[in-house]
Amino acid sequence: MEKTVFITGATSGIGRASAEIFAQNGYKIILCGRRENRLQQLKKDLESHANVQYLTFDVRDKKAVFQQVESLPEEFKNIDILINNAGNAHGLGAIHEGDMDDWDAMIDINVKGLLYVSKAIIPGMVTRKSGQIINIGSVAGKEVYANGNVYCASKYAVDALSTGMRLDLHAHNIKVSEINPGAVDTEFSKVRFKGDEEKADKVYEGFTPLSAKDVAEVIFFVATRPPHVNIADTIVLSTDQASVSVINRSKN
Ligand code: NDP
Ligand code: 8X3
Repeated sequence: MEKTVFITGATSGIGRASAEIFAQNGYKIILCGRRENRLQQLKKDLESHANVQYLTFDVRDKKAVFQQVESLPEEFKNIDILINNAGNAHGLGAIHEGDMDDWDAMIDINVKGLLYVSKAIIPGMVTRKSGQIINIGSVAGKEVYANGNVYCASKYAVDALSTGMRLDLHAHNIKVSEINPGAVDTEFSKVRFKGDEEKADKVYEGFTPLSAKDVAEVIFFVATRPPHVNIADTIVLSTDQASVSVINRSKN
């Protein structure tokens, strides 16, 4: 029987590329995001390969998270793999100049949103004594960079939660994996800089960043190990990136 994968943040970037790979491999897919037109289109695009459902909700909306997960048709209810991917950075600046709405967005989406979705899905995995949670952290959850303060804090929280989940869930035969990418060329920087394309493009200037597909391939690899193997934690960097803030930009 094909496995069911639940992907948050499937309308763009890493989430979308993951949906494509899992669909090509015949998984049942649950796409999640706020932009319904994109979810509809992606469902159409993937349906020739896979059985696809989508749920439109904001991960910050606790009630909506539970209602939407509850609304899944019977054949999609037993979620085998949860990919907690939805998230973004909002703003980049010194701590004393930070915008508190941006702080709220990052903590509410990247940390609390991940928790709400997990809480809606993990109990079913515990009952079935099977499942895998793949949290998308970041190299920014392993090393802090200047002006990254609250985004980094939110990803450090994902790192701590991934370990915490693994400690609590391994006895229930649930794998918890964390994948921590470096710079990936997605809509991430466009969101961080509030639609300023020039600033966003500068982030990826002079080097070859990861693509969303590069990360999705790692996610798929992690999800397809034998039952006794869990890739608990991994950092994925572009060859031009040595650490969170050391990037060889000599390709200008
Ligand atoms: P994108 O901006 O391309 O995608 C972000 C996804 O998250 C979108 O599908 C968006 O959907 C969804 N999302 C954002 N906010 C919400 C919300 N409130 N409720 C529901 N869904 C939401 O960025 P990436 O693909 O790069 O980011 C995916 C993950 O990877 C994030 O957790 C990010 O922190 C992490 N990451 C990214 C890196 C990078 O350099 N790009 C590096 C390391 C980690 P919609 O707007 O439709 O709701
Ligand atoms: C995204 C990577 O370094 O741009 O998590 O913050 S970084």
